[in-house]
Amino acid sequence: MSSYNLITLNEFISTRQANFPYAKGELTRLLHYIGLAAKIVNKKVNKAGLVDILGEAGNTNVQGEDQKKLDVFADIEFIKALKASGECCGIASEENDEIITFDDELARDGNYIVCIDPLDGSSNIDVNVSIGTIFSIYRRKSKRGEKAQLMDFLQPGKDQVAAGYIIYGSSTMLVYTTGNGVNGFTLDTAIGEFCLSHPDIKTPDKGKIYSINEGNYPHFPDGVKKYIKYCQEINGESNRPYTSRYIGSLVADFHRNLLKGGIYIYPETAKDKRGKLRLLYECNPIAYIAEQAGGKATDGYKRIMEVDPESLHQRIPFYTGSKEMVDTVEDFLK
Ligand code: P6P
Repeated sequence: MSSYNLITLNEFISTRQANFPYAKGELTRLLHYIGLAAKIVNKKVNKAGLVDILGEAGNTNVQGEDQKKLDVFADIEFIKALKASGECCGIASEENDEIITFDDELARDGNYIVCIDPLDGSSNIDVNVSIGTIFSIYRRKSKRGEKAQLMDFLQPGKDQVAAGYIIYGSSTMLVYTTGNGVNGFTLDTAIGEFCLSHPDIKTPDKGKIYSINEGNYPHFPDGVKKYIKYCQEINGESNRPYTSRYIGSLVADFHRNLLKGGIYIYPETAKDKRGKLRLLYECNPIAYIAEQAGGKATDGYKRIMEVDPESLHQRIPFYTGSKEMVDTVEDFLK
């Protein structure tokens, strides 16, 4: 494909994107600024290995700048970018206990709020494992022009207008949906653009990969224990049992399973009665992507996107991926 056939993220949204229910310009600007922050974070993540040049978090680097932990750095960059977009009036971030509301008039006039995990899996950075940013976009419910309120953020996942993730891996990709399917864009660092590389992603109805932290096996619900044994049995179709793949980075595990087929499970455990993953900025956005790609996302019993949130950082058990695989583990849980 010649370079002139490349479709950039901005082109895609403003031309190819099927009719976004609201003014395309608003979404274009929001996703453009998310893409911008992603490029800035990507640069920093890629250099994370050069700690002696950058300096350890909490120290100052060779330029005498305070070295921030990468997830704090990412949080600041995405907040700055979303504020600059002029479309976002508030943010719920994994890195901040309370909602972040913007006081300036332009941002207060924004129609959208964003829930974000700026850098999920950041403990994997110093061992060079892929990490990700996860975001979820809603229309505000509070009056335009006023400060964003908590009710703007406690909306069920089915009301998301857009959701996506950035995976900082062997290449950096932005994957998103606005309810018209899922599209993936790979960052071409030579031109600094996210270019369409995975149009209309559909996840296989079933796969052979199951992703779960089997170290918690003793604390799993019986249905999950039975499902793991089922995956390990020599099953009818072939004598090769399923494959266990678990990176310990949600975006990386989910993205691989999305493309190849598979299931990601983080159930309740003894330590985390409600599971470990957060509803607002991890499970809902990933669930939206999973469903739009033909997959499924539940808490083992109920569709994740039907859950009415009670608090910003609430956790929920999470089962997501290929539809038939989620159906099967749910049968074991019944
Ligand atoms: P565990 C990373 O901390 C994270 O939030 C997800 O990215 C990842 O899937 C999960 O937690 C890993 O948790 O308990 O298996 O180490």
